Amino acid sequence: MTTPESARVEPVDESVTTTTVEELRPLYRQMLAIRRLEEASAKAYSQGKIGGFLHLIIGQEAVCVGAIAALAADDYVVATYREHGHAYAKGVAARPIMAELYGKKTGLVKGLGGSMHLFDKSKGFLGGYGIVGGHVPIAAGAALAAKYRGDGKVAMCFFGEGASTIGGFAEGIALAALWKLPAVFICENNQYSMGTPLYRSLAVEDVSLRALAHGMARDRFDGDDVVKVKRRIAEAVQRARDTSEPTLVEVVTYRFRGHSMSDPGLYRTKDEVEEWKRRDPLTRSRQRLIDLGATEADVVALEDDVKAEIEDAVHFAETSPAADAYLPYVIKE
Ligand SMILES: Cc1ncc(C[n+]2csc(CCOP(=O)(O)OP(=O)(O)O)c2C)c(N)n1
Repeated sequence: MTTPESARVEPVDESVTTTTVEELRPLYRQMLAIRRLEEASAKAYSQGKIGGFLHLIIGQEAVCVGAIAALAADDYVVATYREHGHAYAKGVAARPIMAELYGKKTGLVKGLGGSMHLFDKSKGFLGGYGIVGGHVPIAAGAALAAKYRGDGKVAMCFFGEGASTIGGFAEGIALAALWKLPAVFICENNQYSMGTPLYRSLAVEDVSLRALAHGMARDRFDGDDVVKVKRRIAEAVQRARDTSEPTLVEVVTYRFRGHSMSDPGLYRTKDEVEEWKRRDPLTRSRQRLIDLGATEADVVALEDDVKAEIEDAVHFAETSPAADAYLPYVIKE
């Protein structure tokens, strides 16, 4: 049997996108802040100061930062349990994120949600969800609300390649295509669902091809160059805004650490991890900034500023009061 046309994996485009220091600097700053925030949370977790689950995107930062940079401030973002970076990129400050991870009263959702349930309506950040793929219809619903109201907003949904085998994913993109909803579905393909490599979970490894079944626009590219992510996702955002049509985008990326803090990642080789670390989006962006004319002193000043921001967030979380336990929580506008 020959491989059907639709099951061929397209080569990933590795070209570098033209940019300027002015455009790249804030993107690099956001990626660095997310990495430092997550490193600090990993440290606090191993000291027993953070409980529950903790899933980090270290290595994948260029995807959420580039993609969310293509949105307007009042657009919607819906994400998974690996969402600290997405919340930060959508405008949530480091302090309430860190305090939420610590389970403190000053946390983003009063310390009652924890790592997997960040949520900030005022920033259009509609969560943080722990059920794999279950949030895809929620994003379609946000896009439907935007279309119904005619407010021009776009809903952007992030999920892993493992979620693309889940019913909620199939239902969410089917309705978005049928009803022509202004949504951008972004598969952050980090190549593992917990410890399962994608070739053991997907019959067709190119997730973006699922769009074909729905007559939906699609795109697929590597996610190490934050500016490329921003440009390519901007095309999908434009399509959603101008013609109210959804797009399925697959961004190929890699997480440097385990699935969660309790995963030592023994299912992949050190060589494989090292190979991907050589493509680290942060190292790449830092070097690009210098190549584009930023001075070393400029970049170090930015890095010192990020360090101070995250140290402040940790101090804030550590010195905040614990969440109120067992109180019935009334959601107010
Ligand atoms: C419906 C459901 N099934 C199983 C799980 C357990 N689980 C949590 S994360 C995960 C892997 C998901 O992988 P992927 O969608 O590729 O996202 P990644 O974690 O790689 O970002 C699984 C199976 C869950 N949370 N929800």
